[in-house]
Amino acid sequence: MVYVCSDLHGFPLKSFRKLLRKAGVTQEDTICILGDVIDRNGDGGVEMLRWIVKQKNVKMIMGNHERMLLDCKGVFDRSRGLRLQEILDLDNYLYNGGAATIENLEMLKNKNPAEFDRIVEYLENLPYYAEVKAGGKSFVLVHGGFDGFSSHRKLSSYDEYDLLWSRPDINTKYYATKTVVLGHTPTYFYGKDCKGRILKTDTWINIDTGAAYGEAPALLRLDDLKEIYFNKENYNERI
Ligand SMILES: [Mn+2]
Repeated sequence: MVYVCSDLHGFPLKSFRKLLRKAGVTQEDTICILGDVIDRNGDGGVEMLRWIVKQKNVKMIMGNHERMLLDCKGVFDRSRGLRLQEILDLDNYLYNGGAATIENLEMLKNKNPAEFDRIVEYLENLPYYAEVKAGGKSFVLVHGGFDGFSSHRKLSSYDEYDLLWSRPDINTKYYATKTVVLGHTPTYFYGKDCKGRILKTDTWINIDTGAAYGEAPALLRLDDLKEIYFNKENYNERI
């Protein structure tokens, strides 16, 4: 079976694995994480990244936060100064909650440079979208959405910004024959009733339950669209 989740934003690995156990996820299943594993909380998602790169059944898609980190990765290179554009990118990244991620990656680089290099290489090779089939249905997975959408456009014709920073309106319609699954915009953006919950529309499903801002991530099983939430009674264990 195929499970998706998104926007972990520094959610603790231990708690995330608890959610996987609750869902009954096994090594035979695939887990797709739709970007924004890093930044904003805890260790900035570095422990989670270290785990993800070692899991054969976990796939990740590029989020705008991973893109921001990669755009200023020169900060880890002590052999040269930063170019002006890198300084501006770093400023923007720190504004978006990147400090803990930089600090923890820096520590990892000092302790285990090979593992650091492997993580950066993994992130650099992340796809910007993926198409999957589950339960006899087709899905397109993407971090933000599709700015400038037309059902006739090839997926490869969208640029980074269209895919990573898009925020679909509640009335946005995508494909008739496949469902888009996305994150990036916490669902409470669409109304208080959606807070902490997965939001399903006719043509897209938003699975960003708002872990960036104190909620917990959730899993969606694509085969039957079952939603699995982090137990509220375990909520205090997330810190
Ligand atoms: Mn995002």
